[in-house]
Amino acid sequence: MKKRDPAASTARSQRRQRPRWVTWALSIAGVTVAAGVFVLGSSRTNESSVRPHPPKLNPSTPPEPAPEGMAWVPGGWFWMGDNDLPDARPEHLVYVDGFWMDRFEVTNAQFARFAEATGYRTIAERPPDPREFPDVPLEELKPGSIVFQPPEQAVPLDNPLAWWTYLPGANWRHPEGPDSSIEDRQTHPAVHIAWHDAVAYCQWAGKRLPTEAEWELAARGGLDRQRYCWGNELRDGGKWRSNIWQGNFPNQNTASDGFRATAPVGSFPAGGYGLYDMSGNVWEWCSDWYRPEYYEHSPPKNPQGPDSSFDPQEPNQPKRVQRGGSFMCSDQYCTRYVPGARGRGEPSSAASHIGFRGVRSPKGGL
Ligand SMILES: [Ca+2]
Repeated sequence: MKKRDPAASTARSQRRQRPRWVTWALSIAGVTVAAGVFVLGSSRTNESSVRPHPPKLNPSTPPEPAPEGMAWVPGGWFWMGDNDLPDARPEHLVYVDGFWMDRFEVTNAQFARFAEATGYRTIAERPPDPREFPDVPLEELKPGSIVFQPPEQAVPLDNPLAWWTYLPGANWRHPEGPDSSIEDRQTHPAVHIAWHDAVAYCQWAGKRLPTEAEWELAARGGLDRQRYCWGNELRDGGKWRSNIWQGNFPNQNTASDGFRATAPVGSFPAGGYGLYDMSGNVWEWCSDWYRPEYYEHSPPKNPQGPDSSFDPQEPNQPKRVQRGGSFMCSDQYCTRYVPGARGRGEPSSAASHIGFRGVRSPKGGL
């Protein structure tokens, strides 16, 4: 009989006490279910090739000099969504105005400048509010975040608590807990970033989070309904094109793409608009609320997301959209590193694979 993973037991124990972390863990379970559906679907490319109404992207000339660190995404009409994923159906034509987007995910060095200038402390760095957890003794309410801890043996993929645990002291400065550091990870993406933290950074930087439609148009890089951000082949020319997972998830990480966890931003080739890591590395927050049926009735021009959120798996918890997948995604588990796939998370929750990047509308707009 297999021995129980102590980390999983700890997580289960904390799950009973702390609703915010229950919420987060169940979100991951939702990813598991949807990933299976994606793997089963295989006819999308053929369907796409006969569909009318090609996309019509805007001219690519930017209207002004590029802000530092940002690339121009010209906007236009594009096919948004992924018919292989239940919450990304149907593929539909969407128009998005052009905008500037950070070429890279926000790095530890950049987030450090923000924290130093403003004194901002992320949610993972703050003690949990006793009013939110009235049944938990005060001495147990320690700040922290959720960290990936791979089990030693293969585990069923329907129980994410086997590889996630809540670690007091884990935050963007200490991604694997208090004994870890970002000293040698200055150009890695900042992680353990909750949606509210990302919004605070963007406001300081004169930016905003992308809408989900902006994010997807940018990730597709001018390509039309291709499976990956770079085309229809996972390994373009035999080389990995993004930082995802190789090996049997979650216990075997062969890292044949060169990275076991986060990679320095820009370690893989850019997409069509000069944007890096739109697939894999870390999940990226978007501004939209999440609803699984939103694409059935979303407005065709500059959709901003629904007015409220709904996650059938956790109907009482609000959720914001996340995009792009992370270093934990693979074709075996969580194939959501593809450009049409959607993720979601509770806006006060973070983890060791969640980051963000900012955008800005042209001519001084936000
Ligand atoms: Ca990797």
